[in-house]
Amino acid sequence: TSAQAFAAVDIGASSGRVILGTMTDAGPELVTVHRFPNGVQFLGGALRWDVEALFAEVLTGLTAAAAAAAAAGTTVTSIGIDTWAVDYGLVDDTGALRHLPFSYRDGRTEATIGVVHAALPPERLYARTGLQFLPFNTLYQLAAERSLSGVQALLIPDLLAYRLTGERRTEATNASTTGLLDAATGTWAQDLLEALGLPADLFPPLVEPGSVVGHLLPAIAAGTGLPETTAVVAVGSHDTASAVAAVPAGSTRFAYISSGTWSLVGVELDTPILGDGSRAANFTNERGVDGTIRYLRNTGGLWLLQECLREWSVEGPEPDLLGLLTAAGELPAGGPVIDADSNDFLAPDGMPARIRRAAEAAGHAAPSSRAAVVRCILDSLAEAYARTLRDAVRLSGHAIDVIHVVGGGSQNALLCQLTADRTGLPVLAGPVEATALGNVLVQARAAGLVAAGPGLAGIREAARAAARTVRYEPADLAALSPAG
Ligand code: LFR
Repeated sequence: TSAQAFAAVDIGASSGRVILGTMTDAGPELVTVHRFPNGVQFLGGALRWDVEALFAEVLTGLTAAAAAAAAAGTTVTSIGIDTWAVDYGLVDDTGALRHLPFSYRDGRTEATIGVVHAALPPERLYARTGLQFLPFNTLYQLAAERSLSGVQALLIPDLLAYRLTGERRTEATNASTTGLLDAATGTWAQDLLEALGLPADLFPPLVEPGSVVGHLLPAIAAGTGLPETTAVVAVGSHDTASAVAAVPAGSTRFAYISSGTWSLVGVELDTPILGDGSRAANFTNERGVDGTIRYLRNTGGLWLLQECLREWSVEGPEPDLLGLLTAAGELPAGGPVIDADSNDFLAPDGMPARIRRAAEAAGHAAPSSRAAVVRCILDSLAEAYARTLRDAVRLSGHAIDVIHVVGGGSQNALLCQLTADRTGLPVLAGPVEATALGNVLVQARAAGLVAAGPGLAGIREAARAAARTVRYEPADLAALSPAG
């Protein structure tokens, strides 16, 4: 075990964790020191994130990390923070929030998309930013704010880093999800801010993963038991960027599915693809660690299943997920498939009924049992993955011979098998905590414990040393293969 330890704060839409990472001779080692729930909340007439509660959980987790490091004879050198993308808090000069941050699932941008596109047509936006159209991209949310005078916008991980250090920065991978970053240069597209009437300094300056953002404020150090010398280091603060960095790939011929609340499906490129074909297929060019391009699509994710489970647990006893997955796996192939990518599934509530309606609208019999609903979700996700990967290969010309599934969904054996079957490609599942691993490895590299350059090579090598992956072979090699 190294004398240095790294704390990864990783908060997803449904749960958060603080993980302590160390580098051993056998590879990186991660220990979860704190876990807590998260979820959108209906507060003050809108869907929001309770960032005050989340910040309290971060402090609890960092306190646990300090104690765990001391017990292991190490010290926390630095902290990295990642969360979901696009959302932000508005802070005034004193650091106070103007209001609790909205969630990207709130429907208020329906009214502002047209306003933004009147000033900046979608073709121009795409050619410049390479960002897929999603109704919740930051620029549509900013257009819905009543006033932006006297405040700066801090993306959620940047907001948490500011609370820890007093320093305001915008981390570059997450900045690429705002719709205000130039895809080719990776710098703010000031003309777009101007065209939308946004203040030029609405966002703090950019910082690349691996750079020090600042050091702990004395009160935070005292409260958590961490040394005042503890740095907050920028990582791929967009959770998907950290997850993709930690894909344990051995060559460049891979696709990835970062599988959680969303499934982010795509390939890694050196340069963005900004043409009309790419825009029509709604592919995004988000920035990855080291300036890589995450050429991907947001496809439906386990949100559909999470929402069904939540609804069923309100109706009666806690549903047995493993039992449901087993029963779903025993159902015959060829059941109903719906468009898992549809924006109709964005908002919470009533998910089983919405899925049944979508199946009927697609000309199928509605799934009649809970197991059938689960199977319909997983078949539909696997179908969306296959479609998206065919498009990714076609549009990028990037050949693939394996699909790495990382994140929580990599534990769903049925989904992994259906993915292999529908794509005709082998699936390598794991690691589950890819996001936290990517977060830790960027910090460890900044501390000199992971080989630097070329590109992500050192990080990927360390990721391979850490990962225990499970391999799923396609049952039917004649199935449509994205590579062929
Ligand atoms: C995944 C993710 C996606 C982003 C969505 C909303 O957690 O970060 O990459 O599109 O959440 O922010």
